[in-house]
Amino acid sequence: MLKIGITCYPSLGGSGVVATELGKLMAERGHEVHFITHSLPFRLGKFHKNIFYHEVEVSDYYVLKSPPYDLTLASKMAQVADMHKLDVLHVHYALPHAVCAFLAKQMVKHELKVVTTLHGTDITILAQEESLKELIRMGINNSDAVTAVSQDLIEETRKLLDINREIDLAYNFVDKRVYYPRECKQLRQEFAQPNEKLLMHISNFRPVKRIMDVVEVFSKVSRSVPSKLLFVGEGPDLPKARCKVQELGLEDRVFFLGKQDDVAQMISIADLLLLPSEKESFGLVALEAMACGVPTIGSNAGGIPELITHGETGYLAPIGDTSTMTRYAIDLLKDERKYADFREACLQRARQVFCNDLVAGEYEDIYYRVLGKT
Ligand code: GMT
Repeated sequence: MLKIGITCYPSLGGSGVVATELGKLMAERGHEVHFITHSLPFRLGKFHKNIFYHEVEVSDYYVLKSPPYDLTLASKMAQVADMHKLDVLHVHYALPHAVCAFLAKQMVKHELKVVTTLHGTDITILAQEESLKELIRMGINNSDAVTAVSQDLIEETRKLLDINREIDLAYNFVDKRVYYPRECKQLRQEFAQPNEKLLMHISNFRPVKRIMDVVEVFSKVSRSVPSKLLFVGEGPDLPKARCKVQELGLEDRVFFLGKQDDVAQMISIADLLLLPSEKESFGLVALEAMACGVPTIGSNAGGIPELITHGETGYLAPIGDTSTMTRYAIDLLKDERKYADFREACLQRARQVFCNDLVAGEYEDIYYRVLGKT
């Protein structure tokens, strides 16, 4: 049995979801898991006897220009590691977490191993900033193991940071007990008539998600396939998308649902997921859709092609090529037999490649490896 500390951004994004779900799986596997975060991870759910939560409380003393979150986190990591004799501290998202873990490691009284998981924008955006680059490189180089969520991200990390050390590939995963095709006839009826198809986009609506492309693809698809579009989530580009929907006169066919708790249920009512991102190191939502039997039409950016098999579990097109995306969407929605094959391929691939047990086992092996217990 291991004692594992986990730090992540607990309240947003796929990295927080993956970190929390991984912690829950480790607890189920008999390990003791300590979350060290600024607030309760939103996917933590019900009480589990092997899971503990330690809140990072930041001083707001007036002399300090901004609350020193990073330093307080490092100090809390060291405190929890000492008090509970943690074996491993697994941090998700390089900045500031890998750097805080490095500091914590200097403070603890026993040997603490650090595993850092890179999720995407910590490298593709933040490591491009000169003011942060060296810090991120230092955090990565001083971790006992580093993992990345796609081969593409491994390559980007090597290229951008000129890093030669070993980086393990550990794909994101979904819990098959949560993500499976749900029976949601009633919910579907709220949005679509029996003859209509449902397209969906779920994200944080940041520019990188290219949600205008989502509207454009839908606008063209809806000209030849009776359909509706559901937007789930919220973020900076939401107002722009609303305006475009109005401009195109699609208000009665596009629904903005805001943030939703039960993603598995929501995705299960969709026929297609649209993910035309500019950059996506993995694209967790497309995996969640795949596990619910919903194919994705997306861009061939970043790690998306490692997740979606073009022509089997979805279709990929160049970034911004909404005409090709539209053609693929119409092709799939109009061909019942092909759609059924794609659906089955989605379910198989999610279970075989991105299953919770498999990926949790891979992370466990990494923990034992850094502890010299293999
Ligand atoms: O920066 C973001 O978009 C959020 C970030 C996160 O913390 O969730 O997303 C990244 O990590 C996810 C989980 O590993 C991946 O599924 C996303 O592809 C990745 N985002 C980008 O690469 C843009």
